[in-house]
Amino acid sequence: MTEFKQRIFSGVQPSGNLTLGNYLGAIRNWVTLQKTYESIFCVVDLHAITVWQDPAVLRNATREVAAGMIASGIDPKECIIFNQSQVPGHAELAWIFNCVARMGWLNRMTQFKEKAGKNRERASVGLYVYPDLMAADIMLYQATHVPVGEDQKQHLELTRDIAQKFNSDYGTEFFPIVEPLILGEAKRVMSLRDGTAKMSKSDPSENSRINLTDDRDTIAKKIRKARTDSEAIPSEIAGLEGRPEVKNLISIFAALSDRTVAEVCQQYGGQDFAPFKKDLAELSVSVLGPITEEMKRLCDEKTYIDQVLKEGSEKARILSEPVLKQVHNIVGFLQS
Ligand code: ATP
Ligand code: LTN
Repeated sequence: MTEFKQRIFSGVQPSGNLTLGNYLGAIRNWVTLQKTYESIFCVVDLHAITVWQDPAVLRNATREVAAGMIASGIDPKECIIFNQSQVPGHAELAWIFNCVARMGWLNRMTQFKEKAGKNRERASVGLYVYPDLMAADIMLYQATHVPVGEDQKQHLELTRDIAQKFNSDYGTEFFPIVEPLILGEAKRVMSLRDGTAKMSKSDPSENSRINLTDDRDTIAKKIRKARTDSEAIPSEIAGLEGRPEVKNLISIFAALSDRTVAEVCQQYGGQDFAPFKKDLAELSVSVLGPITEEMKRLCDEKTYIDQVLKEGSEKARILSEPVLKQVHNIVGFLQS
């Protein structure tokens, strides 16, 4: 078995404002992991354009996501932070993976089904092959671990399938078989309006999510309005069964306060939602407030952000080039 250097790769799309879901499901865990792993964090702009993005808005969102990562504690001196389109190898390897992945595999992807909706004929081809690009992002650096929210689990299984098929088709052990890292008490943060839908930055309803750019009053208002039900808060985890909105708020509370869901149930069990929501709003503001402030400050420093992304892209390109060269050789592309 080939021994691979332990390396993390993960990405966020610049498809809107960063949400509490992105923070708890992904970025916050990256901050911890960067201390133990060599880490590469990417603003995946090639992924974002699988659905329409206004160019000026995309440019801004790319900087804002990078600012959000840095404001949350990702250290550009310790890790690589860059935007995907500045490293050409992502698109190149994705093409090769388009030829490795099978239609049947992609047809099973639930994110495509959800995003394409009923009008599948009108979805972009890019949206369909999106998981191949994601596999390429990771494999371009031979990353071994990928910290993501639970919604990305299926895509990572596909990444493993692609790596395995490539390795077996070409009789090599070139690509590592990645391990997903799905961590914390809020692995899948749900919409505040519908406990069965994922909180997402591209949801048309503003009240469905907490943005990292929301001010104190907006956060408090969104939490106050968050859907619950007419029963009291349960004092045990079992009582959350069949109550997705309540489970969601309790999980958010647990994650933000570094406690377990069971502990939060114990504290608030038997009470109605008003005091809990008030505490949750305060907790959210106290955790997110400093990040929001720093993010706003960084967003005004465009030159600094652009420089971080440029330097990160150069470092990423240097890591990616020998990998791509070896892939070309394995596949049988002539090179001079
Ligand atoms: P979009 O709405 O455009 O699909 P998104 O908000 O779902 O975007 P991505 O950029 O696709 O976010 O995701 C970046 C990271 O954040 C991924 O690791 C993903 O698993 C995580 N993530 C996104 N939303 C949630 C959520 N609601 N709960 C937990 N993790 C999430
Ligand atoms: N598909 C991911 C974003 C993403 C990603 C990646 C995550 C693109 N490339 C590589 C981890 C590793 C999403 O969250 N929608």
